Amino acid sequence: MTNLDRLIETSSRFLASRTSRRGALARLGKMFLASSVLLPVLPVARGRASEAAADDQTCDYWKYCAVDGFLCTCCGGSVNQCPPGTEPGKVAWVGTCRSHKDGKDYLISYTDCCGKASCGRCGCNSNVGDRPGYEMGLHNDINWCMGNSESTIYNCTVALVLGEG
Ligand code: ABN
Repeated sequence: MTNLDRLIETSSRFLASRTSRRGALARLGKMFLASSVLLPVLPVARGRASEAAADDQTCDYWKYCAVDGFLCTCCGGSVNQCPPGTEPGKVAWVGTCRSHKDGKDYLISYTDCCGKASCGRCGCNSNVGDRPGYEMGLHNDINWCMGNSESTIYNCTVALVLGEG
């Protein structure tokens, strides 16, 4: 047995004589409990990241309160950018949505992106302020790409904040 072996054995025996397995487990348990209680309340920048990543891909996102169409955020674009290979329509449906951040109303333009076949993902029909089809100017179930000269094929819809409403 070398000196190193002897040193390790002695210190291990010393450690073992001063700690019980039950005590170690109890301490480990306390650490787990403390981390599960404390970690969720630590001030991490969770809010902004999740809003950008998740919220704008769901129909509940505040800017989509009057949308009717497929969300470009699920189709390779963003909340205010058409997917590559498509272009914004020349005419758009406009709605007013209340921001969950400041409680103010904002004028939102629901601009259709045109030039590629329908995206088919994240279809939303929120329709705040929408009126029946016979009230032409107040009805949002319309392919706004029809106003384009290049391509009238509808792909998805972006939500552009025009200003406070
Ligand atoms: N404005 C979106 C849309 C496109 C095609 C048909 C209905 C609605």
